[in-house]
Amino acid sequence: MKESLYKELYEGLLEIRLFEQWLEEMFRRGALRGTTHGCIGQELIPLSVSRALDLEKDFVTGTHRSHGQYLAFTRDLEGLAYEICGHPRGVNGGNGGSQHLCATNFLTNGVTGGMIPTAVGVAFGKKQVGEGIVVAYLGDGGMNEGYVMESLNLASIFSVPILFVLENNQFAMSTHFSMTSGGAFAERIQGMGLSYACLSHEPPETYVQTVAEHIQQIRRTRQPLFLECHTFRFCGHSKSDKMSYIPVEQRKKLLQLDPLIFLEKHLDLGLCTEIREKIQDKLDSIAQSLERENHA
Ligand SMILES: Cc1ncc(C[n+]2csc(CCOP(=O)(O)OP(=O)(O)O)c2C)c(N)n1
Repeated sequence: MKESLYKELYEGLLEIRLFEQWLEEMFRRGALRGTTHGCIGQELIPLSVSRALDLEKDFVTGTHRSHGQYLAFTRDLEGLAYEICGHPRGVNGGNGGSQHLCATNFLTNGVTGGMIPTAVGVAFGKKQVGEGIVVAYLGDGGMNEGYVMESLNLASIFSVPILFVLENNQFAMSTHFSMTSGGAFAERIQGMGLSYACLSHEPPETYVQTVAEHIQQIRRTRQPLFLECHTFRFCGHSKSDKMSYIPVEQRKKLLQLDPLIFLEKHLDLGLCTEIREKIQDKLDSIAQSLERENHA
């Protein structure tokens, strides 16, 4: 039972991780220009959320850092890869790119916390219809945007079925949240009359089970809930950020918390290799087809 869950999470987590590394490689090769925002290290959050969602009835809004959120929900590796590479086979015909993904029941943009008002509006619709819930991701930097605070307040007073997922990696670009945020997020959220829960670096099975319970609670009660996920990102804010604002020793310590390492320790090495090769093959063949078609 535990093993099949670990295998499922490993496949999902590795797909996101290898995808982000593939993008880095595409930049190195000059096949991609500009920048992008990776989510290496944070993958377990959207994976835990998405496995409790209904693709048809629920709705997800992402952030500027949405590759993992999108892949965990849609599993549309090709659509995302081609999209970011500006190819017509991309989910939005290559016009949206990394930060403007629009798919069935999934929307995002590049404005910090910018999807939160939309998410609350969609959740208000879900309330009227009586089925489906909304998941809205945001980062700690988004917590200090006025429209985010207004939207959280509206979610509370309208009592809409929404799960806010705060991916708190402690930094907005290179600024630690203690320099920009007064008081604890928990108190701010609870002060608005919203239910608050928190997850840190629990083992994967506890993580997914807790998230599933929160989502079931929202389905049952049709009330909003705010989930703060303490996390650590192993890549910088964007492509050129080398994370010099976090001491190397601290980074090394945090790397030990990587859920991928945990899963690899608990799974058969042969199985891990097989899964890795399968995903890598898919990514390699996308790179080859881009090259053939002169997109690389
Ligand atoms: C309204 C707005 N202000 C500033 C920016 C520039 N910006 C892009 S990402 C970012 C930091 C966001 O930090 P956080 O919300 O913690 O998310 P993380 O990048 O850590 O995932 C900023 C300030 C923006 N995109 N939108």
